[in-house]
Amino acid sequence: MRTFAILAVVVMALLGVAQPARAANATATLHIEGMTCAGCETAVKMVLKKTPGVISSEVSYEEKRAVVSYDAAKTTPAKIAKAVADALSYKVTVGGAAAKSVKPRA
Ligand SMILES: [Cu+2]
Repeated sequence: MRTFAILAVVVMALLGVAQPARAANATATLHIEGMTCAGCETAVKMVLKKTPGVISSEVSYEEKRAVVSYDAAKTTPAKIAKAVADALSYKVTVGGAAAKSVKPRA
């Protein structure tokens, strides 16, 4: 009985991957070098909106950062970063830890 239950979970998990309706939401932080004003923020937001797999985004030019909510079944943080870098000529890197170290410059 327990084996059947485990098997059922495994089968459901496998089916879930192929099911487009089920979104595997994840969050990525992108470090964006080159944004200088609110207009840049908007530009990045617009690119992210058009990028497949992106669900929502929070962009800050002051923090040189974009926090992107995406569907892990459809895209990866690297792909999202590339989409932004290709569309706009910013230097985009993936990483929460690196982007987190936003210290005021002495
Ligand atoms: Cu700007």
